[in-house]
Amino acid sequence: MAIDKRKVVYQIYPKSFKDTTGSGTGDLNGVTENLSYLKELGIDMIWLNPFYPSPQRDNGYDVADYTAVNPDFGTMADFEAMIARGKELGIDFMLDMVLNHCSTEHEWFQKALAGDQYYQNFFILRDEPTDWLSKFGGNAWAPFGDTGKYYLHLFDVTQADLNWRNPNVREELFKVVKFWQDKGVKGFRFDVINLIGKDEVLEDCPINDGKPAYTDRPITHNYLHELNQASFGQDDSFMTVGEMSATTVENCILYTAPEREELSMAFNFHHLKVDYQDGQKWTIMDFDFDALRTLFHTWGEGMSKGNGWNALFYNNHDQPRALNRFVDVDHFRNEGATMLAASIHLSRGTPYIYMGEEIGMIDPDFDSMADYVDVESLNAYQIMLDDGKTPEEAFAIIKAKSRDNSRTPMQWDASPNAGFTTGIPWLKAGKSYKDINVAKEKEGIIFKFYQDLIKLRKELPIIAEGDYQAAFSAHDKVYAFERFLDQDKLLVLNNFFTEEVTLELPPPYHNGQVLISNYEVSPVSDSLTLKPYQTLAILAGK
Ligand code: TEU
Repeated sequence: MAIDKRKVVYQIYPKSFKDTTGSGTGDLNGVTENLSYLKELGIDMIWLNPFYPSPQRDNGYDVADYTAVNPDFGTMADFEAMIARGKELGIDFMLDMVLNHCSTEHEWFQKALAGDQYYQNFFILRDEPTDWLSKFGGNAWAPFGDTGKYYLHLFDVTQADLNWRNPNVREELFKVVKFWQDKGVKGFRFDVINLIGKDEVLEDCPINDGKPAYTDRPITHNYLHELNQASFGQDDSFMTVGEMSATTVENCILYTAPEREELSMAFNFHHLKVDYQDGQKWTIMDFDFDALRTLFHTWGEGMSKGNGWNALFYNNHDQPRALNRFVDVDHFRNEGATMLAASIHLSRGTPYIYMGEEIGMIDPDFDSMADYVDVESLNAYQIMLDDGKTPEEAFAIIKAKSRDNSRTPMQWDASPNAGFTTGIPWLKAGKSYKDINVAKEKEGIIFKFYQDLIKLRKELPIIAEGDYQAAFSAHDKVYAFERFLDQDKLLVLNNFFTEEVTLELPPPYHNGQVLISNYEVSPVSDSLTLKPYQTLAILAGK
């Protein structure tokens, strides 16, 4: 079944959104209190990162209890009040389901460790490790107590992969999904869901850290169909998104084409690796515009032709802020932020806004390693030192690449800790908060532009529903695409550089109507000049 394509999702990292108790950690009441702000922005659904009981080794992606609220974030009553307030305002919730792995503190793992065979079969235990690498560094296998066996952990050593081949595991996980569905949520984001299908026999795989051995295995599609049928698949208003690690267009069509009854849409990350030197995250490189534009076109056209559906985004809780990666943020923050926004909000797929993006938040500009807390960053720093980098070199890379870049407190106002907490924040606020904060930016250019983009998607079916086709497909500065619906045509031009660019327009747009731009524009004729980071969308004349 097809989803409502007019909707826009806003992602909240609850730990960093708003602290109402002075504990230094954000909470669910902090979300509830600020729903009216998000209503004003115009979004339809909120994706909340995990708020379940967890030792917080990986900030909640190490779940110790799937059907409860971590007391640091509030109570189940707070959760219910948040959902209820959302309903009043017309805002639904999408919860993060971390079903590939659970915390080693989860009772399933604890029982397994204590010798319970029923629960041992919940995990992936082998006599011999394979050569696969953990995504957080080191080998992906760790000794399972003193049994002589090893358990698989594709992420941190405290995040044990679950054995989806075991039907009892699937049944337990489907119950978790149903539990939250019954509480009134209307969406799920499934963490690294394309990694759940492991083969019966696991083998060494020297390519790409072992990824091909466990990524997008065909059985994953069966599991997702089963999950769909056991839970949300019966509810027309549901919206689900799978986080797909190192995936392909072909698989994402299968994951998301409505007739397959798997998921509504998929996140992929290829476009966020265009500033990775030789594909390696812990490096520093200017982004490769050709690669970015080509990836957008490949995915846009591929998913459009295959009837798949993309989740569109530049920012999330795992990524440094896009403004620091893709634009000259020191000179063109407003222009860059609005251009990036239009380049996905006018494209084909469901746009996601990560908290703070709508006010143009930037990386925190921390001065020392002591400011970072993320497990991935701390591991990577150590590995870089072990590999012979100097502390200065390693720090420069962490500063550019750390996931903490996006996890700093939401910048509400110019008061201490950016108005996020009256206590000591679990992660320091970014240095920019006195200049960049909601109080100031709500009347500013970026917030207003996001409001306009969200409105346009609701008003114009061509934006929500239209097909996607590359335009000016080899241009070295402009990322451009067309959208088509029935007789209508829309052209979207995005200058990704500080230099002006002149373009000859295709005839249908010569007397077109400018829908939106981040600069004042005169009526369109047969050619036009794009200013630095200018975005411009033109509806063809009829
Ligand atoms: O992230 C999945 C993932 O593949 C990460 O490796 C991510 O791309 C990487 O951290 C970027 O450097 C998901 C969650 O979004 C992340 O927060 C969790 O840590 C991870 O799964 C494990 O649950």
